[in-house]
Amino acid sequence: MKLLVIGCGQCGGRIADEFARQNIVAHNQRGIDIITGALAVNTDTADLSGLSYIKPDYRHRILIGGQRTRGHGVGKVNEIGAEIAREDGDKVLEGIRAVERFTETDAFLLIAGAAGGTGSGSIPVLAQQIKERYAEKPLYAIIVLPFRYEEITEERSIYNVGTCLKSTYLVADAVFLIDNQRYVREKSSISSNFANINTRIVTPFYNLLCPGEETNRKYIGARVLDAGDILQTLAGWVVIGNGTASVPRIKMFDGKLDFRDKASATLRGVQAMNQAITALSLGCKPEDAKRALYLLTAPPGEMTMDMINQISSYLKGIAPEAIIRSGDYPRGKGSIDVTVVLSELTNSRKVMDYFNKALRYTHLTKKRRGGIEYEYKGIEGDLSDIPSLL
Ligand SMILES: Nc1nc2c(ncn2[C@@H]2O[C@H](COP(=O)(O)OP(=O)(O)OP(=O)(O)O)[C@@H](O)[C@H]2O)c(=O)[nH]1
Ligand SMILES: [Mg+2]
Repeated sequence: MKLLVIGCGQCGGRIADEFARQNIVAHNQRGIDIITGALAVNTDTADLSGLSYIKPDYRHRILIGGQRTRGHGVGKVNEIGAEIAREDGDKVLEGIRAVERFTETDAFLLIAGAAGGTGSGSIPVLAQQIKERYAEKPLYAIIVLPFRYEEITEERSIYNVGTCLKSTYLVADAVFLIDNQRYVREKSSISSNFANINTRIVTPFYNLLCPGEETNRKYIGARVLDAGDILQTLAGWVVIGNGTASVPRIKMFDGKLDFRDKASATLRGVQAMNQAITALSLGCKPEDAKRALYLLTAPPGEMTMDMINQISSYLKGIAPEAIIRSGDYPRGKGSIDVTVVLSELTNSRKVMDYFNKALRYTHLTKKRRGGIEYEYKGIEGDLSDIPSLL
């Protein structure tokens, strides 16, 4: 499956850049492509200049609102980001039209950090414009949620997250939720944290996209995970994660595995699945998923029916309501990898928390601005009170 990736704002642009980097790896090491193109859209010239892998021409690095912001961003006001996207969205559509291999695109993937201004505001608007123009192609979004410290120190960021989540959910076919806080390494610098987080965000996508593009017969699995499986799985709120178990070098007895080693080899699949669930991009309850998908990537000799059965029952056990799709990819040497997607999640506590906090912010600012009595209705207040960016 091939995506056309469009990063909005600095966070989105950097993650799109990481997609472009990992595509080079797929191309050089596996002879396949997992994206048809990567574009970055921003109101900030410096952010666009900081990218490394997205082509540097104006069709790939698209400056919007240049006259209005003089290339300096929108300072976290996502309504301005939305307004500029409405005015300058044509530039993005032109960029898409110029993608050479556009016809091979299976779906769009738009990416933004929800707490900022440009990405947060422009992602729902651009999604809407792209959907209107290319109604036949699915459109997915990755929304990156802020670190805990940002939520505490910047009241406005919660409001941005609430409005961005609501508006994007209304137009996208599915929204991947990624919680920055889950990936933090407390002792690393911010920039190395970002580089590391972005790699970890993109890696499970890389894993999922490769098998369907594989052309070498040696690496074609018994059940290939192709675009159809992925498209059928993605709906509503989605989380993604991956886990790895290393394969130790085992002594053979007469060319056969010792029975204890055989048993632990089978368990390694569940171990990797367990790790993938622990490493999901947002804390959630797997039992809330209506659809799920997993991919097992392992050296051909390691992949057994037993292992697949165990992984499937494990996932069914924790996500009993979900329709589960799966695939295997016989590739690699020293490790067993499981990539998992939980989709159509209902009751995401984290999302509801953001909506409630955004509502509270909306009511408070109305009260502050108008000086009128405005009774806050409590956390169950109507979601229609959260402004839409569309
Ligand atoms: N994972 C990840 N998060 C990032 C990255 N860069 C910024 N963020 C997060 O994104 C949010 C801020 O959004 P930005 O993308 O910087 O803002 P912007 O869209 O450029 O908007 P303005 O700068 O306000 O015009 C914060 O929550 C950051 O923690 C990144 O490279 N990776
Ligand atoms: Mg910026």
